[in-house]
Amino acid sequence: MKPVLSAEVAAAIADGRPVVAMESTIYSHLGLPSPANREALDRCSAAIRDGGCVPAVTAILDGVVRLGLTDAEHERILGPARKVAERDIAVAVAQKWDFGATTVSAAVSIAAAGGVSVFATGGIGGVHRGAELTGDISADLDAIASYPVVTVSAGAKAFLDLPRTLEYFETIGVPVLGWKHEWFPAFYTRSSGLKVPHQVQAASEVADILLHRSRAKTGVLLTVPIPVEAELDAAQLDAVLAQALVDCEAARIRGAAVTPFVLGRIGQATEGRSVPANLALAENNARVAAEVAVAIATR
Ligand code: PSU
Ligand code: MN
Repeated sequence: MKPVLSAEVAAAIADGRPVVAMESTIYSHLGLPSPANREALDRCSAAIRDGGCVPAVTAILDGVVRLGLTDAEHERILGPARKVAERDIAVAVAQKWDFGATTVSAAVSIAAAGGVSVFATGGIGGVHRGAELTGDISADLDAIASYPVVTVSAGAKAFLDLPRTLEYFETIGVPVLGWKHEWFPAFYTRSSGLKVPHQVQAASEVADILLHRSRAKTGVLLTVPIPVEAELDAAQLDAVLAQALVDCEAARIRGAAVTPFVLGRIGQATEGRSVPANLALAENNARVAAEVAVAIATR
Protein backbone atom coordinates (compact mmCIF):
# COMPACT_ATOMS: atom_id res chain seq x y z
CA MET A 1 0.00 0.00 0.00
CA LYS A 2 1.44 3.35 -1.09
CA PRO A 3 -0.52 6.46 -0.10
CA VAL A 4 -0.87 9.39 -2.48
CA LEU A 5 0.76 12.39 -0.79
CA SER A 6 -0.55 15.93 -1.16
CA ALA A 7 1.90 18.28 -2.90
CA GLU A 8 2.58 20.08 0.38
CA VAL A 9 3.27 16.86 2.33
CA ALA A 10 5.42 15.42 -0.48
CA ALA A 11 7.53 18.60 -0.56
CA ALA A 12 7.96 18.61 3.22
CA ILE A 13 9.07 14.98 3.28
CA ALA A 14 11.48 15.53 0.39
CA ASP A 15 13.03 18.47 2.29
CA GLY A 16 13.15 16.64 5.64
CA ARG A 17 10.67 19.10 7.18
CA PRO A 18 8.41 17.76 9.96
CA VAL A 19 4.96 16.36 9.19
CA VAL A 20 2.27 15.22 11.66
CA ALA A 21 -0.25 12.63 10.45
CA MET A 22 -3.89 12.73 11.59
CA GLU A 23 -6.77 10.24 11.48
CA SER A 24 -10.13 11.07 9.90
CA THR A 25 -12.67 9.14 12.01
CA ILE A 26 -12.69 11.79 14.76
CA TYR A 27 -13.57 14.55 12.21
CA SER A 28 -16.25 12.54 10.39
CA HIS A 29 -19.83 11.84 11.45
CA LEU A 30 -18.46 8.74 13.23
CA GLY A 31 -16.53 11.01 15.59
CA LEU A 32 -17.57 14.48 16.71
CA PRO A 33 -20.96 16.10 16.02
CA SER A 34 -21.19 18.97 13.52
CA PRO A 35 -20.04 21.78 13.73
CA ALA A 36 -17.58 20.72 16.46
CA ASN A 37 -15.90 18.35 14.00
CA ARG A 38 -14.91 21.26 11.74
CA GLU A 39 -13.63 23.23 14.73
CA ALA A 40 -11.58 20.21 15.83
CA LEU A 41 -10.02 19.82 12.40
CA ASP A 42 -9.23 23.54 12.15
CA ARG A 43 -7.77 23.77 15.66
CA CYS A 44 -5.66 20.61 15.31
CA SER A 45 -4.35 21.65 11.89
CA ALA A 46 -3.54 25.15 13.19
CA ALA A 47 -1.75 23.74 16.25
CA ILE A 48 0.40 21.57 13.99
CA ARG A 49 1.21 24.52 11.68
CA ASP A 50 1.90 26.84 14.63
CA GLY A 51 4.34 24.18 15.84
CA GLY A 52 6.27 24.44 12.56
CA CYS A 53 4.93 21.26 10.95
CA VAL A 54 2.72 20.27 8.02
CA PRO A 55 -0.56 18.53 8.96
CA ALA A 56 -1.34 15.36 6.96
CA VAL A 57 -4.87 14.00 7.30
CA THR A 58 -5.18 10.34 6.30
CA ALA A 59 -8.29 9.09 4.50
CA ILE A 60 -9.52 6.87 1.69
CA LEU A 61 -11.10 9.15 -0.93
CA ASP A 62 -12.62 7.64 -4.11
CA GLY A 63 -10.77 4.41 -3.37
CA VAL A 64 -7.37 6.13 -3.07
CA VAL A 65 -5.26 6.02 0.10
CA ARG A 66 -4.37 9.63 0.92
CA LEU A 67 -1.83 11.29 3.20
CA GLY A 68 -2.38 15.05 3.30
CA LEU A 69 -5.48 16.71 1.86
CA THR A 70 -6.30 20.07 0.28
CA ASP A 71 -8.69 22.50 2.01
CA ALA A 72 -11.47 21.46 -0.39
CA GLU A 73 -10.87 17.80 0.48
CA HIS A 74 -11.04 18.63 4.19
CA GLU A 75 -14.72 19.43 3.57
CA ARG A 76 -15.29 15.86 2.40
CA ILE A 77 -14.11 14.26 5.62
CA LEU A 78 -16.60 16.21 7.77
CA GLY A 79 -19.56 14.13 6.62
CA PRO A 80 -20.86 10.56 6.62
CA ALA A 81 -18.14 7.93 6.49
CA ARG A 82 -17.38 4.24 6.55
CA LYS A 83 -14.98 3.24 9.30
CA VAL A 84 -11.63 1.98 8.03
CA ALA A 85 -9.32 0.07 10.35
CA GLU A 86 -5.99 -1.10 8.94
CA ARG A 87 -7.43 -4.37 7.61
CA ASP A 88 -10.20 -2.50 5.78
CA ILE A 89 -7.84 -0.31 3.71
CA ALA A 90 -7.49 -2.97 1.02
CA VAL A 91 -11.27 -3.44 0.84
CA ALA A 92 -11.91 0.31 0.63
CA VAL A 93 -9.43 0.60 -2.24
CA ALA A 94 -10.64 -2.45 -4.16
CA GLN A 95 -14.29 -1.40 -3.80
CA LYS A 96 -13.52 2.30 -4.41
CA TRP A 97 -15.23 3.63 -1.30
CA ASP A 98 -16.14 7.36 -1.55
CA PHE A 99 -14.88 8.19 1.91
CA GLY A 100 -13.30 5.73 4.27
CA ALA A 101 -12.49 7.37 7.62
CA THR A 102 -9.23 6.13 9.07
CA THR A 103 -9.06 4.87 12.64
CA VAL A 104 -5.80 4.92 14.58
CA SER A 105 -4.71 1.55 13.16
CA ALA A 106 -5.25 2.68 9.56
CA ALA A 107 -3.71 6.12 10.12
CA VAL A 108 -0.54 4.74 11.71
CA SER A 109 0.00 2.32 8.82
CA ILE A 110 -0.58 5.05 6.21
CA ALA A 111 1.74 7.45 8.04
CA ALA A 112 4.50 4.82 8.11
CA ALA A 113 4.01 3.95 4.44
CA GLY A 114 4.41 7.65 3.58
CA GLY A 115 7.50 8.15 5.73
CA VAL A 116 5.81 10.15 8.51
CA SER A 117 6.89 9.25 12.04
CA VAL A 118 4.47 11.21 14.25
CA PHE A 119 0.71 10.79 14.44
CA ALA A 120 -1.73 12.84 16.55
CA THR A 121 -5.14 11.60 17.64
CA GLY A 122 -7.66 12.10 20.45
CA GLY A 123 -8.08 8.71 22.10
CA ILE A 124 -6.93 5.26 21.03
CA GLY A 125 -8.93 2.05 21.09
CA GLY A 126 -8.03 -0.59 23.64
CA VAL A 127 -8.89 -3.91 25.25
CA HIS A 128 -12.63 -3.89 25.83
CA ARG A 129 -14.17 -4.84 29.16
CA GLY A 130 -15.20 -8.48 28.90
CA ALA A 131 -12.55 -9.15 26.24
CA GLU A 132 -11.83 -12.47 27.99
CA LEU A 133 -15.20 -13.58 26.60
CA THR A 134 -15.70 -11.49 23.45
CA GLY A 135 -12.06 -11.29 22.35
CA ASP A 136 -12.62 -7.61 21.49
CA ILE A 137 -9.21 -5.94 21.39
CA SER A 138 -8.84 -2.89 19.15
CA ALA A 139 -6.61 -3.31 16.11
CA ASP A 140 -5.11 0.04 17.14
CA LEU A 141 -2.87 -1.69 19.67
CA ASP A 142 -1.12 -4.09 17.29
CA ALA A 143 -0.82 -1.38 14.66
CA ILE A 144 0.90 0.93 17.16
CA ALA A 145 3.29 -1.96 17.86
CA SER A 146 3.96 -2.66 14.19
CA TYR A 147 5.00 0.67 12.67
CA PRO A 148 7.84 3.05 13.55
CA VAL A 149 5.51 5.90 14.48
CA VAL A 150 4.97 7.90 17.67
CA THR A 151 1.23 7.94 18.42
CA VAL A 152 0.23 10.93 20.54
CA SER A 153 -3.07 10.46 22.40
CA ALA A 154 -4.90 11.41 25.60
CA GLY A 155 -4.93 7.74 26.59
CA ALA A 156 -8.14 5.76 26.13
CA LYS A 157 -11.68 6.22 27.37
CA ALA A 158 -12.59 4.53 30.63
CA PHE A 159 -15.35 2.39 29.07
CA LEU A 160 -12.43 0.19 28.01
CA ASP A 161 -10.50 -2.16 30.30
CA LEU A 162 -7.56 0.17 30.92
CA PRO A 163 -5.48 -2.16 33.14
CA ARG A 164 -5.63 -4.86 30.46
CA THR A 165 -4.90 -2.29 27.76
CA LEU A 166 -1.66 -1.34 29.53
CA GLU A 167 -0.80 -5.03 30.06
CA TYR A 168 -1.36 -5.64 26.36
CA PHE A 169 1.05 -2.85 25.41
CA GLU A 170 3.63 -4.50 27.65
CA THR A 171 3.06 -7.88 25.99
CA ILE A 172 3.41 -6.56 22.45
CA GLY A 173 6.43 -4.43 23.31
CA VAL A 174 5.17 -0.86 22.98
CA PRO A 175 6.83 1.74 25.22
CA VAL A 176 4.11 3.83 26.88
CA LEU A 177 5.44 7.27 27.74
CA GLY A 178 3.64 9.76 29.97
CA TRP A 179 4.12 13.36 28.82
CA LYS A 180 5.29 15.24 31.95
CA HIS A 181 2.80 13.08 33.88
CA GLU A 182 3.03 9.80 35.80
CA TRP A 183 -0.50 8.54 35.15
CA PHE A 184 -2.08 6.86 32.15
CA PRO A 185 -4.79 9.38 31.18
CA ALA A 186 -8.40 8.32 30.62
CA PHE A 187 -9.23 10.79 27.84
CA TYR A 188 -11.68 13.13 29.66
CA THR A 189 -9.73 12.83 32.90
CA ARG A 190 -6.02 13.28 33.58
CA SER A 191 -5.59 10.00 35.43
CA SER A 192 -6.99 6.48 35.15
CA GLY A 193 -5.39 5.67 38.50
CA LEU A 194 -2.86 3.52 36.62
CA LYS A 195 0.77 4.56 36.36
CA VAL A 196 2.56 4.75 33.03
CA PRO A 197 5.78 2.73 32.92
CA HIS A 198 7.85 5.79 31.95
CA GLN A 199 7.63 9.56 32.02
CA VAL A 200 9.22 11.96 29.54
CA GLN A 201 9.84 15.65 30.11
CA ALA A 202 10.79 16.83 26.62
CA ALA A 203 10.14 16.12 22.95
CA SER A 204 13.84 15.35 22.43
CA GLU A 205 13.50 12.39 24.82
CA VAL A 206 10.70 10.96 22.70
CA ALA A 207 12.84 11.38 19.58
CA ASP A 208 15.71 9.53 21.32
CA ILE A 209 13.43 6.70 22.40
CA LEU A 210 12.10 6.25 18.85
CA LEU A 211 15.68 6.18 17.57
CA HIS A 212 16.92 3.60 20.10
CA ARG A 213 14.12 1.05 20.02
CA SER A 214 15.45 -2.46 19.45
CA ARG A 215 13.07 -3.55 16.72
CA ALA A 216 12.94 -1.51 13.52
CA LYS A 217 9.19 -1.79 13.38
CA THR A 218 8.00 -0.77 16.81
CA GLY A 219 5.95 2.25 17.59
CA VAL A 220 5.81 4.34 20.72
CA LEU A 221 2.70 5.54 22.55
CA LEU A 222 2.97 9.02 24.05
CA THR A 223 0.10 9.80 26.43
CA VAL A 224 -0.73 13.45 27.03
CA PRO A 225 -3.28 14.28 29.74
CA ILE A 226 -6.19 16.58 28.91
CA PRO A 227 -5.40 20.19 29.99
CA VAL A 228 -6.41 20.79 33.65
CA GLU A 229 -9.00 23.45 32.82
CA ALA A 230 -10.80 21.15 30.34
CA GLU A 231 -10.93 18.01 32.54
CA LEU A 232 -14.35 16.46 33.30
CA ASP A 233 -15.57 15.02 36.61
CA ALA A 234 -14.59 11.34 36.90
CA ALA A 235 -17.42 10.36 39.24
CA GLN A 236 -20.08 11.83 36.95
CA LEU A 237 -18.54 10.08 33.95
CA ASP A 238 -18.53 6.64 35.61
CA ALA A 239 -22.33 6.39 35.57
CA VAL A 240 -22.50 7.56 31.94
CA LEU A 241 -19.89 5.03 30.81
CA ALA A 242 -21.55 2.18 32.70
CA GLN A 243 -24.95 2.99 31.16
CA ALA A 244 -23.43 3.21 27.67
CA LEU A 245 -22.02 -0.31 28.08
CA VAL A 246 -25.35 -1.66 29.34
CA ASP A 247 -27.11 -0.10 26.31
CA CYS A 248 -24.51 -1.58 23.97
CA GLU A 249 -25.03 -5.06 25.40
CA ALA A 250 -28.84 -4.70 25.28
CA ALA A 251 -28.68 -3.65 21.62
CA ARG A 252 -26.46 -6.70 20.92
CA ILE A 253 -23.89 -4.54 19.15
CA ARG A 254 -20.72 -6.40 18.18
CA GLY A 255 -17.43 -5.90 16.39
CA ALA A 256 -16.45 -2.64 14.73
CA ALA A 257 -19.81 -1.06 15.66
CA VAL A 258 -19.13 -1.25 19.41
CA THR A 259 -16.86 1.78 19.76
CA PRO A 260 -18.97 4.18 17.61
CA PHE A 261 -22.11 3.08 19.49
CA VAL A 262 -20.57 3.61 22.93
CA LEU A 263 -19.04 6.95 21.87
CA GLY A 264 -22.45 8.07 20.58
CA ARG A 265 -24.13 7.20 23.89
CA ILE A 266 -21.44 9.01 25.88
CA GLY A 267 -21.86 12.05 23.63
CA GLN A 268 -25.65 12.12 24.14
CA ALA A 269 -25.45 11.61 27.89
CA THR A 270 -22.81 14.25 28.52
CA GLU A 271 -24.45 16.69 26.05
CA GLY A 272 -22.41 19.85 25.72
CA ARG A 273 -19.79 18.99 28.34
CA SER A 274 -17.82 16.37 26.47
CA VAL A 275 -17.37 18.26 23.21
CA PRO A 276 -15.26 21.18 24.54
CA ALA A 277 -13.16 18.65 26.47
CA ASN A 278 -12.67 16.60 23.32
CA LEU A 279 -11.61 19.65 21.29
CA ALA A 280 -9.20 20.84 23.98
CA LEU A 281 -7.43 17.51 24.31
CA ALA A 282 -7.23 16.91 20.55
CA GLU A 283 -5.70 20.35 20.00
CA ASN A 284 -3.28 19.82 22.88
CA ASN A 285 -2.19 16.45 21.47
CA ALA A 286 -1.62 18.06 18.07
CA ARG A 287 0.56 20.73 19.68
CA VAL A 288 2.70 18.14 21.52
CA ALA A 289 2.89 15.96 18.39
CA ALA A 290 4.31 18.94 16.47
CA GLU A 291 6.99 19.42 19.14
CA VAL A 292 7.95 15.76 18.83
CA ALA A 293 8.00 15.89 15.01
CA VAL A 294 10.29 18.94 15.12
CA ALA A 295 12.60 17.13 17.58
CA ILE A 296 12.78 14.09 15.29
CA ALA A 297 13.41 16.22 12.18
CA THR A 298 16.21 18.20 13.82
CA ARG A 299 18.29 15.37 15.28
N1 PSU B 1 -11.98 6.34 21.00
C1 PSU B 1 -12.32 7.62 21.15
N2 PSU B 1 -12.61 8.36 20.05
C2 PSU B 1 -12.53 7.83 18.79
C3 PSU B 1 -12.16 6.46 18.65
C4 PSU B 1 -11.88 5.76 19.78
O1 PSU B 1 -12.39 8.11 22.27
O2 PSU B 1 -12.80 8.53 17.80
C5 PSU B 1 -12.05 5.88 17.27
C6 PSU B 1 -10.59 6.00 16.76
O3 PSU B 1 -10.60 6.20 15.37
C7 PSU B 1 -10.03 4.63 17.11
C8 PSU B 1 -11.24 3.74 16.85
O4 PSU B 1 -8.92 4.26 16.33
O5 PSU B 1 -12.34 4.49 17.34
C9 PSU B 1 -11.13 2.40 17.54
O6 PSU B 1 -12.18 1.59 17.14
P1 PSU B 1 -12.22 0.04 17.61
O7 PSU B 1 -12.45 0.08 19.10
O8 PSU B 1 -13.36 -0.56 16.86
O9 PSU B 1 -10.89 -0.55 17.28
MN1 MN C 1 -13.28 -4.04 18.36
